Amino acid sequence: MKITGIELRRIALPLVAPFRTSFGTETARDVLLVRVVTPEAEGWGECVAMNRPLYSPEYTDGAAEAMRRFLVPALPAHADAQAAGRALARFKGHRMAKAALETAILDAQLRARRESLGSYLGATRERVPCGVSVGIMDSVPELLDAVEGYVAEGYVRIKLKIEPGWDLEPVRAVRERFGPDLLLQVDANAAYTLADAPRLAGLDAFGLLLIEQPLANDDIVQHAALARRISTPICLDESIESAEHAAAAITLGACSIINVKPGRIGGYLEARRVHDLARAHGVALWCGGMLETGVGRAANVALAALPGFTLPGDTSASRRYFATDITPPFELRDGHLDVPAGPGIGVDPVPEILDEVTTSTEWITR
Ligand code: OSB
Ligand code: MG
Repeated sequence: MKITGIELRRIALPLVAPFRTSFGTETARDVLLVRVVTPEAEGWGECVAMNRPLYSPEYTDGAAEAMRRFLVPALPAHADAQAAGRALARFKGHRMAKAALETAILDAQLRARRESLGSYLGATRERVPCGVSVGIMDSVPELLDAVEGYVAEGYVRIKLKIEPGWDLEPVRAVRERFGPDLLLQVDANAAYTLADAPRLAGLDAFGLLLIEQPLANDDIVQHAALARRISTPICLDESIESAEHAAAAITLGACSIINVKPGRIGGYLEARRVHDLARAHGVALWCGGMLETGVGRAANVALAALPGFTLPGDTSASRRYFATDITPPFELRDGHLDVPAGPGIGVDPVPEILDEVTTSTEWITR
């Protein structure tokens, strides 16, 4: 496939409500979109980097710089997604930037041959059950109201963001209010250390599905030690940046569940490798999120339809994030989102909406 040109487009989208995690508060998304133009079709990719390096070392300006300076010039004039991935592999890190480029190329390639991303990846379902990630709030009553709203909308699983000082109390309150049948999990975004093991063991009483990334990004060994001291299953997010990391974490007993975010691990092809590896080891998977627009969400929903994704993902409806999404909105029906069936990622940005939220565009010809 000939790559004629690549457009980097920055957009700004306010979130419907501030989203607070242990690493910071987001009030808007500053998103870098990639559009790949080929003679046969165009393809889209969304870079999930946030605008500050708080979740991982990547950030939006850095991803744009890596793309324009190193990644895009390294792409062969003719490439499919596999070849593009190989050409980018010599550059260390920058996985979110690589993932966005590779996804845009994969989208163009699949659109050209009229195959959906779900079909290409090996999806076995037409719709996926959805959870929702609930930020840290100023008070427990405010949290209970938020959770009540999401449960009423039909979300089948609730994830509470936690940090030291906002953990046992909110979890106890949600468990008491919504009962033992609510699928409930927590995400610490690396806010604890192994010295907090006794406090984290206090969560064992609440029947949580999992605790996500309690310790630092590079603490895989410490996660294994923690796993021996608490009964809540450990799920890794930030620590897993590749299939090799997944293999190491599984071998060490650092996690029994993995949150797969294609951007974090360098793309959907690598996500499929993690899927196959985890499935062979009986490690459960779910698809995470990075507050994506409809472009990123479409691809995530396709991935979440693979058979190894046995837990509900953070693939929430468009309205959980944005008043107006850049694609036709993803809507929750009976707690599920439909997997797009059209070619490629199966959705397109609405041109007028896209233009309205665009803050800059940059065209890189080849
Ligand atoms: O840790 O899963 C996370 C959002 C941004 C960065 C990191 C995380 C999150 C979420 C929200 O939890 C997931 C979503 O709904 O997109
Ligand atoms: Mg997480």
